[in-house]
Amino acid sequence: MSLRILKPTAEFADLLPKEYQELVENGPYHEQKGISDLGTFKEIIEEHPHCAGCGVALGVRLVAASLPAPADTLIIGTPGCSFFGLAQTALNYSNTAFGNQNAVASGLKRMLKIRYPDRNKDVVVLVGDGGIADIGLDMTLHSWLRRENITTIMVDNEVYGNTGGQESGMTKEGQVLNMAPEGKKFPKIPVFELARTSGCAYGARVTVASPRKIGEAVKKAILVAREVGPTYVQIYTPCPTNLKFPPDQTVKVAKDAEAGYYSFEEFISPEAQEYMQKTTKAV
Ligand SMILES: Cc1ncc(C[n+]2csc(CCOP(=O)(O)OP(=O)(O)O)c2C)c(N)n1
Ligand SMILES: [Mg+2]
Repeated sequence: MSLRILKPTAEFADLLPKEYQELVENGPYHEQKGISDLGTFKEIIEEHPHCAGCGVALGVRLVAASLPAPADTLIIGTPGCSFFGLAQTALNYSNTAFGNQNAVASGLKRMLKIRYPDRNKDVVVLVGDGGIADIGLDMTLHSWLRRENITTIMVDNEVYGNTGGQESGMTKEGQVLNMAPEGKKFPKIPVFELARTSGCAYGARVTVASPRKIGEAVKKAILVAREVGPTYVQIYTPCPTNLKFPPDQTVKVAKDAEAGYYSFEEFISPEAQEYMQKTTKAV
């Protein structure tokens, strides 16, 4: 099977901007790549439209580099800063109406199981904190309660970045934003805890300051979702533009958070644990 996802029409191939030609020639899917190979292949075009120091763009790069089977992965996005980045990767990608991502992903996963009974297809939701914790919360929780075989990844920049800085359910209590001038009045919604109690078989809370942990968490989450049930990875991807810190401090801000309220945490159900042991032994 060819791992090529992007196939430009032959007549137009040399008209593609150079960056896209590089993506076609050197995307993450040509051979098995991982987090430690970052920088040696093209996972997103450099001229993506994100702000300098964007934590979400870094989160998208790290997830793209962590997919266990990129050519057989369907990424589901929704409006937000992440979907700009995703459109600049060479991954199979579909957008949805804001908040509908887990409902759409559930249907597509079921359809792919029927269409390809002998071949695994990973369905991965990759969207912002507003998309999951606010408008999409009901559809997210219900996909977990129904035990859909999908992975949900939140890129949590603690704000509606894309629309200029409104508070989201994941914004920290007291945080002042462009469009929350008096500060947020209630704490972060505990989506990670909700994942644990609503049926996810594996969950991890990580930050962009720990790429290796992201690599391991994303791989485990996708493998467990294939056989056991829904999984969730929550990545802290701080936003310099809206949280108003200098753009060269993104990783430091994430590291400081990791030492405090955004500490690394993981849970795994006994069934998923057993499956992971079998899978690792078989490899
Ligand atoms: C139904 C609907 N409501 C509102 C919007 C406007 N909208 C687009 S992106 C967005 C916020 C995205 O915030 P988040 O999910 O945190 O992503 P970020 O931009 O921070 O990465 C909103 C409210 C929309 N596109 N569709
Ligand atoms: Mg956000």
